Amino acid sequence: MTGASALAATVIFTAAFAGQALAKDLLGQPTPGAIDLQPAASVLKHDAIWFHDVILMPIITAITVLVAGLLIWIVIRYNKKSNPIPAKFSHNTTIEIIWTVVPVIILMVIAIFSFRLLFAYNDMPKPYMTVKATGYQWYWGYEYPDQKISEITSLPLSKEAAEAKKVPYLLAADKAMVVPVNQVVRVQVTGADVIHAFALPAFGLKTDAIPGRLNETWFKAEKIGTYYGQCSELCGVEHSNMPIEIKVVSQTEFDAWVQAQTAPPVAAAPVEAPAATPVSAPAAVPASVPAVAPAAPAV
Ligand SMILES: [Cu+2]
Repeated sequence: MTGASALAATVIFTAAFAGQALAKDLLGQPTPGAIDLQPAASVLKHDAIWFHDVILMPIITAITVLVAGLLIWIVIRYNKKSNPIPAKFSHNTTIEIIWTVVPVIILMVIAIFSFRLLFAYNDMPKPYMTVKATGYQWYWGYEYPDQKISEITSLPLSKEAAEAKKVPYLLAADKAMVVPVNQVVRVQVTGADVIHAFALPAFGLKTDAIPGRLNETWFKAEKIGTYYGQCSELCGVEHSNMPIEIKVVSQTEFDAWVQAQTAPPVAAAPVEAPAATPVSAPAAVPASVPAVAPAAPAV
């Protein structure tokens, strides 16, 4: 690519990027044709976007421009025609020190801001409530220990059902995780079978759901609305069918939702008496205990 066409490509790309940035991105879900990060709806995501836009992108751009410029300069200035007799030296101490020290400084600058963000994820403010999210092959379960709500199964919607409800297919679920706005929600994440990952871009969440391990993350939703994410760890054939839907509602609506979940069902069928012979669960016998030996045969 010549210098002129490289410059033209850069201008076109920048213009497309700026045009996209000006277009209104959807909140809580991806925007068709968009290339930037999803808009933030929680403090951690604001921090992550700042780290990306203010620290990473300028560094990446500067390095790319410098390396591309050097390449173009070398191609033009030192080709066989312009430079028929090449120089014979192979070392330059000054330049070697520069290209060792400068990358170290760049990495240190990135590390400072990167660790700051990592610590922000770790320093969870006092949570208002906890939701335990369990990844299954292939759906999510949400349990509310504080509100004494046992696990709610959140299944993907079929294409027809999603279209009928006018919600994004493979992002919307039949039942959402419901949380109040402006409250710190602790999410405990685990997996029941294989490794999944609980991820929601608008809140900057991405936490592995590992069987036998309880991971923790948090968010504080800033706006009422519906936010979508997906399982972000390849977990099997239906990996793409594990939508994550978080519905952020007002405190009053949340309290009403909790009541509806915990209230006994109205006009329930009369409770039948338990069966006379309850099915007993097989007693757990430690492997070390020998099975009862059969009675000695009568002589
Ligand atoms: Cu998964």
